[in-house]
Amino acid sequence: MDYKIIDFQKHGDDRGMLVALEEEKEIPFKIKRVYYMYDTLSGVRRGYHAHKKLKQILICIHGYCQIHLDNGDETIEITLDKPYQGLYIENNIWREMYNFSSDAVLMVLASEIYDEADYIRNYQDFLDFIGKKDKNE
Ligand code: T46
Repeated sequence: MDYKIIDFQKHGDDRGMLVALEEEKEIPFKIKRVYYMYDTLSGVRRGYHAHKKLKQILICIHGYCQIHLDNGDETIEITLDKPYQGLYIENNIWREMYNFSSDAVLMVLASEIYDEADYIRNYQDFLDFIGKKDKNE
């Protein structure tokens, strides 16, 4: 599965903590876009798509949430609950985000600007796009 948990360097001193992220250093691509989710309602599950080209790093900078990843062969559940930890997700991976704490802020650094044409929002289309058969067939 093409994902990676990255522990960013923490610059701490007696005033508290600071994390610095630079493109093509801590972040393995040029950052073209930043967006974030907050006030996610209890029980909400969102995402339900893959990207043809986009690579991203998800950082839960406050609270916690969980991420479901699926590459057509295997699935994995990841908990994001540390502001110094990033989840790098390659393209062609189905993702769903769920179990958001009420105070969760999920920030995403993206390699591309927003382009609806890059989304695959139907699971069967995703499997077709990556040339895989449905696991349940
Ligand atoms: C992803 C996961 C982790 C924009 O106008 N610009 C943007 O850059 C984004 C990301 C969204 N939007 C609009 C499009 C929709 O009307 O914001 C609304 C919510 O977006 P969406 O339903 O795509 O949100 P999620 O949570 O399903 O997915 C988002 C990202 O879209 C996606 O790339 O990987 O977070």
